[in-house]
Amino acid sequence: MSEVIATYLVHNSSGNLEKKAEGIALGLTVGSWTNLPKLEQDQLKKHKGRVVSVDQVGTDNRASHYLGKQVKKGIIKIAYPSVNFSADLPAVLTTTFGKLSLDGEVKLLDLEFSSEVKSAFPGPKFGINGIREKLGVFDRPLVMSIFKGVIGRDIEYLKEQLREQVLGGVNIIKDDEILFENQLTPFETRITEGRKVLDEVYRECGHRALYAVNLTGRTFDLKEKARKAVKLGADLLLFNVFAYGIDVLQSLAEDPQVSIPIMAHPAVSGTLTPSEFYGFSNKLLLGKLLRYAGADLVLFPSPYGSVALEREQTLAIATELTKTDEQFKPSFPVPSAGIHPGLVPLLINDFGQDSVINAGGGVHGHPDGAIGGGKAFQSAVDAVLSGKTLVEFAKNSPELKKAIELWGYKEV
Ligand code: 1AE
Repeated sequence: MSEVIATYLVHNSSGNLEKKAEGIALGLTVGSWTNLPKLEQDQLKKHKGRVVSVDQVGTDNRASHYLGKQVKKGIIKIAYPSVNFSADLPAVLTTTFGKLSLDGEVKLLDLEFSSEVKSAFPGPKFGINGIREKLGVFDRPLVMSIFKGVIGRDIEYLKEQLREQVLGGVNIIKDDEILFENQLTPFETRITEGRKVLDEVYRECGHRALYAVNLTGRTFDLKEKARKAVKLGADLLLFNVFAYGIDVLQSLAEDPQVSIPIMAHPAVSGTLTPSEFYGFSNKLLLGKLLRYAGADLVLFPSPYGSVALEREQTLAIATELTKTDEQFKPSFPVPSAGIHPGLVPLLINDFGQDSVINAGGGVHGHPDGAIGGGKAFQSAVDAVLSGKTLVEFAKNSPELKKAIELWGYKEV
């Protein structure tokens, strides 16, 4: 049967989890049930939500204290027949977590899509291998850096910063997510001038890097703008998906004319995920749903930097992005925020070679500038891949030595 199964963490004060589960299953589908005449029950049966399982997790004193009442935790699974909704994320989310998200004591942990519903999603166009092929880099984690301090600066400043980052040997450079349409560095100029810088450096030293331009503006203008970006020679699109909605990402990813990879930024997702009581799990929102909707790369806070997520949560996001799936290519996990070269052993240990190490301040804040920062990151990757400690490797890498002196390091 075609359906979507939702897994919820509930904090229940009534003590009867089965009743709570049945209430959700009915409330989000056919409404009241037992009072209906038999004929109507038969007619509505195929639309009725089905309680798949109810598992008591136990009493949580901390949660009870926080919520101001004695609560029991439970994991509830409910199946929603797909005959109730169209096969799009807005309909799926409204069915499974629409009004229920307002409850404040229910968290949506997961959604399992039957193959029929899943086939309505595009998945990444390029995925990990497609991006590796663009770069010709197959056997190591990629390194990405971020433009920093570019608001109020002109295109010459951006070009110089781009050039330095590429010369440092990073594989991808992304716009800062807070750089929008502006007169000094308009979207189209960033693409065309950025292209020239990348080609120039490639001619000079044979290093190929990709530039992710921030796709911004009003929702209904995005498709045309993305198509224009492709025509102008853009490599990659950065997209603040949670400021718009995941379905907008899906529409971009589905467009054959948007024939370049899309990088999803987690900005604004912090309004939806951090509570242990309500909202979405990070694994679902930043992992499964972004992959299904077509993100080729997904940024998320690493466990180690400035806006850290719990390690278990970041590993679960990465697993959702990369696990074997017959239908979808894997998306690149990009653990981010506050990353410096001294964290590279931890990042590779956690996320493996098929990940992107991403840093802004950790590149630009290097004593030798962005060139030194990029080199320090690549040396840190070399150190890990060759089985050496950072300290050992730094004897032959002045850039790495300066980085670990400045920021410290953690070996695994
Ligand atoms: C989680 C997103 C990280 C990001 O976009 C960003 O700009 C990070 O900057 P740094 O590395 O913390 O300076």
